[in-house]
Amino acid sequence: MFRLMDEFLKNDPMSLQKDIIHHVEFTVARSRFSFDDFEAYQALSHSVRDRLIERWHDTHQHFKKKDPKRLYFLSLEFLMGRSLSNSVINLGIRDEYADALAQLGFEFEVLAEQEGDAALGNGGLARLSACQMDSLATLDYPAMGYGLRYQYGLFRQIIVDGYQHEQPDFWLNFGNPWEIERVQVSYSVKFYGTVEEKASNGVKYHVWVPGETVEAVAYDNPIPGYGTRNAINLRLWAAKPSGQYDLESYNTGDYINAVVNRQKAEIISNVLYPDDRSYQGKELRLKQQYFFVSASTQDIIRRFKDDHDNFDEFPDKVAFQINETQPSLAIVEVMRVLIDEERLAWKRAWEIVCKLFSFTSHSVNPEGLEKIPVDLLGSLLPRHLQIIYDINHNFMEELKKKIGQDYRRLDQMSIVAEGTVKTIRMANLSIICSHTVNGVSRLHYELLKTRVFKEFYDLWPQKFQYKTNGVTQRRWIVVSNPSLCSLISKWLGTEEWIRNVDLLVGLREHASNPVLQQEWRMVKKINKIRLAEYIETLTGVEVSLDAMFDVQVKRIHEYKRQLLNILGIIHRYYCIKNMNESDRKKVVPRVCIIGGKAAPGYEIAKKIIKLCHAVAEKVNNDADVGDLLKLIFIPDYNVSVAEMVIPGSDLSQHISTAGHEASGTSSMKFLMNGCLLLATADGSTVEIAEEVGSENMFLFGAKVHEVPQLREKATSEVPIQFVRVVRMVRDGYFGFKDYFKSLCDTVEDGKDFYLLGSDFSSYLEAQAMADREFVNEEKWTRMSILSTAGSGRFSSDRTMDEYSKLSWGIQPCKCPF
Ligand code: DL6
Repeated sequence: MFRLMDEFLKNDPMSLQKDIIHHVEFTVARSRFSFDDFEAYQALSHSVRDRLIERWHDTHQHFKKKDPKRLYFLSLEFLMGRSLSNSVINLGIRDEYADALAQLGFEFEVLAEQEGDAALGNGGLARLSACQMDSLATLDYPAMGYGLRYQYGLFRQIIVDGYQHEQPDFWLNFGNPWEIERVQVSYSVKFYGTVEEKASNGVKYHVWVPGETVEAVAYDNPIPGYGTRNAINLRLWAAKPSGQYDLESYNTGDYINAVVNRQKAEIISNVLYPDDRSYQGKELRLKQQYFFVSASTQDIIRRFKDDHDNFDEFPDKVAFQINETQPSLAIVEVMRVLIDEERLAWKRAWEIVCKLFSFTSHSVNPEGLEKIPVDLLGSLLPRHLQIIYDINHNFMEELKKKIGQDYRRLDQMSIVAEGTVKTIRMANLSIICSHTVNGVSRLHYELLKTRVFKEFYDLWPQKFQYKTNGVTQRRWIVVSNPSLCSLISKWLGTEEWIRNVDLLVGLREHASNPVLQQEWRMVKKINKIRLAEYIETLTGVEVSLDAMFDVQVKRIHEYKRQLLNILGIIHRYYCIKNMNESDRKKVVPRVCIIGGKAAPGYEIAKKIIKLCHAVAEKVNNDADVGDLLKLIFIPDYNVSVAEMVIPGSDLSQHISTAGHEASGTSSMKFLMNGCLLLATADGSTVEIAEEVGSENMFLFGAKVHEVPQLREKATSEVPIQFVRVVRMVRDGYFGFKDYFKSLCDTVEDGKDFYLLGSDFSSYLEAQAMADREFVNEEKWTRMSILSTAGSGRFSSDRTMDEYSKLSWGIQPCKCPF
């Protein structure tokens, strides 16, 4: 028998070369004497995938042998981006592959560019999940991710005449070498139907007779850790028709109906909903949620039962992480399986369930919390609705014992919300049934305690925790900024920071060293050149490398205040236009870069994109302005665009109205790359300021506690500069007067919910301060080095360690090399 730790595949350049050629010939089926870049990329990725699979099998065997407690991370969204570079770096064979390819006449970087993004998520939450998977693998945790394999990921954004248009993301059209289809791993998922009450030996139980059954087929995506043999699994489910389901149609000869029904099944995993806050197609969305939760739960219970026969041990072997409320039906599903299928008594099942789940909220807005109409849930999942009612009944009874007949509180804490449309509050369900409720930054935790889930915090303060988000330095420095990676390793004298990011603080002692400063600036320049070339290819606009590259890239949303940024740019433009020649010479040149997608139905966000283009049209073509100001909109912002934009930025903006961004994670990526932050005291920027020092950032704007008073003021003190720039847009200075009217209305005095007017002066002051510091090259570089040096706390490695210790109770389980 083959011994576990024998390395099957060799990693020297000659073996890699043979392997690539083998895949050209037999996997891609092209002649080894003639293949292009894309075919070379395909062969290369299959060769890398083989190595991933090898480690992944070994890890699987090791976990099976050791039987540790495992974490199951449930998320409806994972924004993985590209896999090739990340995989070869984590496997430690990037240089060997580059050599092998060079001998074949190919360049690694060129082939890496052939890969499309896997965009199975919308934004922050989804990319966070991807970073967390990387950290779990690197830190050797016995973990597994579960999600949905959408046929179409997040829409592609194209810009026509400055307007956003959406196109489907056919990301699987050219195959996906990073996944392994497991046709043998499939589960039936039931929907609709009726519930029958039965009895056996005097004990009542329920049988759910489904009206529809769909098959969930597993697609496995190995996630390699860095500097370890461990590779964990991200299992994504695809919906396929169930043979059983169609049988009746065939029997009655209704062949066409049977085929149509098959397509209906596949629809479940077809499309990612492109809005991270409100969802259209409620039934399909609910079907997606239950589909992935049911398949995952069956898989998890099957794995547990392979080695255990007593469900009391389940919480010792299994931890569930619920990422936002979308996977929270898993709680009800586990309860259903325990009582209806495993026939455990309710009390015993409930005790087990209460030890299994940890819930993380990523939201700050109580109004935005997910609610599912009772009628919809009852029709799609009749047994689950009964169980939810039973959980709620028991909870209400317990609560009454504690708080008495306080109907206002009882009503707020109930899972069932009464009203014209009766709904199920998924957040309440998640809190009641989870042992821990997590915030994603300290400020978010305060908001959860005092605003979003106050009633629950008062009842169970011990359940509430926070684990400030983090991002992986492997993706956001090592993959995306190789020059900075080498420079950091050189000055720290080790590459160990890639696994132990706290070591970055070692840069502090060198922050004023002129040699490091010189090298640091050189790295920034290389990245700015790359970004400037990209901008020119994309937009035809040539930008000056001496200018400050000022970037705001994220989903377009009113609370994120891209409009504040654009109004600030208009103000800058106005000032430049009204200056004399000698004053113009003192202006610090800026390249303002904005990028992000607006949800297709979000009209105001789409208008912000159009305004950005209208202003850019005017500013970029104004001879008076020249290189002093340029405005660039980067279309179709995604993970791989971020990998190029972030390292090339000097300044980045995180300017949400205080109290609206739960955490924010792009700030952390910019910080790691030595980019200075211009930010409000919102989400995790508060903690970033503590680590980096507020003197090394440009902080401005109202604090969370000031926001309510500012909103209540009948008219706020809006500066004349603000009135002027809004008037310019309103009066049609940038064209499209009628189109921008409703956008201007959103910031009218008295209606300016996100407080652009009252924050405008301090925003301009922070911007002016950034200008002053930028011309002081030495000081700016020092601040930049200190930003990277202070970014260690914002690694997802730290976040995953905190979750493991404080919520999941799991230990590393390292596969021997
Ligand atoms: O926690 C990740 C990320 C935070 O950084 C953002 O501040 C927050 O807005 C985002 N929340 C969501 C909510 N979505 N849903 N569902 O994406 O989470």
